[in-house]
Amino acid sequence: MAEITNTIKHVPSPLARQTLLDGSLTRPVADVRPRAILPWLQVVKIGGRAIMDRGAEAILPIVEEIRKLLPEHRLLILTGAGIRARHVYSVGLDLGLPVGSLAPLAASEAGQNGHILASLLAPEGVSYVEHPTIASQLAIHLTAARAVVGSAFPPYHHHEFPNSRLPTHRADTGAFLVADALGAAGLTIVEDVDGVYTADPKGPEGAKAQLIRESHYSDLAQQAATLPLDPALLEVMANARHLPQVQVINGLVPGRLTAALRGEHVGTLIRTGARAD
Ligand code: GWN
Ligand code: ATP
Repeated sequence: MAEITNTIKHVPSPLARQTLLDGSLTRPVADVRPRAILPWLQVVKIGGRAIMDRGAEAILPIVEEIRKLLPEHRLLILTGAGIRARHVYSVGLDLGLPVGSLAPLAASEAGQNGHILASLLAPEGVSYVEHPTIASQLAIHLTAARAVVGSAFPPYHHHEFPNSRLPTHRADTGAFLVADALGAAGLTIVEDVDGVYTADPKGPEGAKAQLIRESHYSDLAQQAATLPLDPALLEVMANARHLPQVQVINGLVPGRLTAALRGEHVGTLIRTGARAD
């Protein structure tokens, strides 16, 4: 029922007369834990460079492992971009393209990797699904099939933040954003190293690098000089609403993904800022 006050029409609602900019007014209404939409979903992010760029040698064993996991889990498998995105970044930067033009170029490489993986899993009923399908039709697709594959990149396009010349919100961040938004049961990030180390295990300090078995997102940036993850992921984890942790595992070791999805601690667990209540 509409009422008229000071010539402004108001629809009765708890937020009708308030500015959305005043936290003390919005908090009592908005500060509630959101519902988990797909609480049975397991999200798996497959590294573009770490796994997909290695070709058959790395991809076929992972495909076989996923195939065997299908009866146990319902999966959203998201692929990263890999080396072709690094190349397109360098060409684009050389040409002076803005970050909002580079973001979709790299994203399309993540999509290509997803198409490759989905083709290999097609005999099991797995298909590549588009970003709009992930946004609004995931439930029906995962009712028809045990798993679907998509691009891990968030579809920011020209909305990518201009805080750097390279897109800051890449595949790890995109996978976390969607897993947390859906209230998924878990997110496993599949790399080519055993987890997060105190330094890049393949870098100059590699011999001294120690595996970090467990960490909090806020400590990780200080613990390691570089990370096998997008730095923006740690910022997003601060405001997580559902996922209490993610696990980073080595997808080159057979059985690690299976163990991780069964809840075993086989890589690095990163705790997020999600509230326990
Ligand atoms: O093209 O492989 O989705 O799922 O960020 O946008 O650059 O698009 O610009 O539904 O919307 O290349 O065409 O491409 O990877 O992102 O997709 O085959 O508008 O299914 O058309 O948000 O797949 O693609 O690259 O993911 O990450 O047509 Mo692709 Mo990607 Mo397909 Mo998607 Mo982007 Mo769409 Mo999109 Mo664009
Ligand atoms: P994308 O999916 O975006 O293509 P990716 O996840 O496949 O990326 P990279 O972004 O290359 O792969 O990240 C993995 C690499 O990060 C590892 O192979 C490792 O050499 C490197 N790395 C850097 N710092 C660390 C660290 N502290 N601990 C572990 N690995 C690290």
